[in-house]
Amino acid sequence: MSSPLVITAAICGGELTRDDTPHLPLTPEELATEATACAAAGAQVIHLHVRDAAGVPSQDPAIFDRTLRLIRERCDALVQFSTGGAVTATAEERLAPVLQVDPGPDFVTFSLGTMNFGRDVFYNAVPLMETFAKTFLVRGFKPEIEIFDAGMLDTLKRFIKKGLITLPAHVDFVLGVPGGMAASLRNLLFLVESLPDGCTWTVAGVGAAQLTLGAHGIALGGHVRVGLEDNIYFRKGELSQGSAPLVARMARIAHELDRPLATVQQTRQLLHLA
Ligand code: KMH
Ligand code: ZN
Repeated sequence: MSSPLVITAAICGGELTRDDTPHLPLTPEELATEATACAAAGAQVIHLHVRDAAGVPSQDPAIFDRTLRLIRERCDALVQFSTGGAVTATAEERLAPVLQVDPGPDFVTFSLGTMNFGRDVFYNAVPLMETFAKTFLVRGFKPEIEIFDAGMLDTLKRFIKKGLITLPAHVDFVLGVPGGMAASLRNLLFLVESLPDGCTWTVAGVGAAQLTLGAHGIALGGHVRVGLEDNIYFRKGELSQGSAPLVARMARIAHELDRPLATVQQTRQLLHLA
């Protein structure tokens, strides 16, 4: 039997609206319900963004706190706070939940570079990243490193050298954002082969590549992220009824490829959180 698989469910994101899909969870209650469905379908990690009462992307610590508590009441999944937020969020806003929510999440995301993000700019200049890295070290959060482009892996290596990120790191290759690296198997293989020794990885394909790169990721021995944040369709022309069907499909593929689903305890070890 091959090594256990971790499935991350990215259930909301910072860009989508109900105009894109009516299945998008927005309130803490809806997010917790969706997280619970994803955990039941096989996800061990919930990648969390939250929205305000109007459904607008928010980094309000109180909303993160409420949503985290509801998820923990209802299901046994690890919760990962987004520190990427939405492109409109300031650095202070993005860090606020990490500093203020107590007890905090199991871990956090950490994006390693500025990039075009669709028609917007996702701003992550070096001073911002240094502040984020130092905050995570001081607060004891192991970040999952979000890699959208090849140069970000070189930044990872520089941050490791400076002691700002500790080994072994777990990275998430998010491929297919317009402005980042394309969602191809060739790119995924290049990135995996370029990882520092001992690092582990997840792949998140954007759009239709969520299915194909997810299947490749499982076959290659990596981990996989699925969910509405990256892809709203179950198949061409058919909206997914939330993120849980996308998780369930990955769990089925994993079963066929002889990858057992990790337990939550195994997930802590596999992602270097234990
Ligand atoms: N919403 C994107 C601009 C993360 O969650 O850490 C950034 C993002 C990354 O989603
Ligand atoms: Zn995100």
